[in-house]
Amino acid sequence: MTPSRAGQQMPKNIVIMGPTGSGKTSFINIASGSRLRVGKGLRSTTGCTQTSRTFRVDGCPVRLIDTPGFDDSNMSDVEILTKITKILSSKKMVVHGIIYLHRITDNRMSGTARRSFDTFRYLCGEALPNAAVVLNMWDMVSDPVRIAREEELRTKFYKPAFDAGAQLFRHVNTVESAHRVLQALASQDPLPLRIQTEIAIEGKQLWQTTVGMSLLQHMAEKEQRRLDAARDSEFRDEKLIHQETDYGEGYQDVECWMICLTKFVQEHSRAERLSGSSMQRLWVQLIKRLQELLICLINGSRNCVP
Ligand SMILES: Nc1nc2c(ncn2[C@@H]2O[C@H](COP(=O)(O)OP(=O)(O)OP(=O)(O)O)[C@@H](O)[C@H]2O)c(=O)[nH]1
Ligand SMILES: [Mg+2]
Repeated sequence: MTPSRAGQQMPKNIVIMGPTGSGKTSFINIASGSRLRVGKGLRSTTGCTQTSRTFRVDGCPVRLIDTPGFDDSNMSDVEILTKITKILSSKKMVVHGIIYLHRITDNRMSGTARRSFDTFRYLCGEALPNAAVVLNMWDMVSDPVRIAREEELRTKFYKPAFDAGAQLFRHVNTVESAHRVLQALASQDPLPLRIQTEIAIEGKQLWQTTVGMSLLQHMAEKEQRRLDAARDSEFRDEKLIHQETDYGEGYQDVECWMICLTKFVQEHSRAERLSGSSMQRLWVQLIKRLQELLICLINGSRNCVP
């Protein structure tokens, strides 16, 4: 239990994550009796983090935190991550549990689905024993199919999380099945998420955290492919080719990272609606990081990119 100063029990916070359309808001509504907006069409619905009404599970007050889907169709990955990180790293946020929703109807683990799950794992880090992977939408596939898929998810795709202590649940769209998950999570002591430690204690910027770096890595890989395509094109800038020759093959790596870091900071500051001195501080840190990258380049090292 988490007592407040007045001796009243504080609600336990449980965060709901997962790909867009995986049923996060529906889970929250059914578990808490809230009436948050659920998606009807193909577009992502929950654009900001939002909180359910406080309700009781086994007599204990609980609050669920809804998050935008990792592959939201209206926002970039950086903006989504910024929004999720902002609520998780706020000073008063003690997280008792984290739920990752997965539709059992999905017949493939796409690259995007894997990245969503990696994002979740990196956000949690050492708090994975307080996490649950919840499989939903059982009403939409036949028994043999869902059993085979559940087994593959358990032993293959989500194995790293289960090995680290996460639990697996089925949610069959009833209050009881939602509360079973919440009972298991709310009965545990809270553990700080890795993102909370990295930002609040270690004072890192989002792009320096484990999850931020993994996103940057992904952006850099995409950017590398774009640059490769551009190099192959007849419109490729002559000057750039010349510079690449001068700096050696590490040049493109650094170029990618510089482009991606700049983009990351631009999108992050837009999502945070930063202005004035906070914005200036962010740019000063970015310029410092870019200088470090250039020093790496001059020293011919390819391993010191972030
Ligand atoms: N058949 C079935 N449909 C479900 C279930 N859970 C959610 N849905 C439907 O799935 C769709 C998406 O649900 P949402 O709760 O809006 O999903 P979300 O993860 O919050 O989506 P975003 O806010 O866009 O990230 C809606 O049409 C829901 O009615 C379920 O267990 N079974
Ligand atoms: Mg939603």
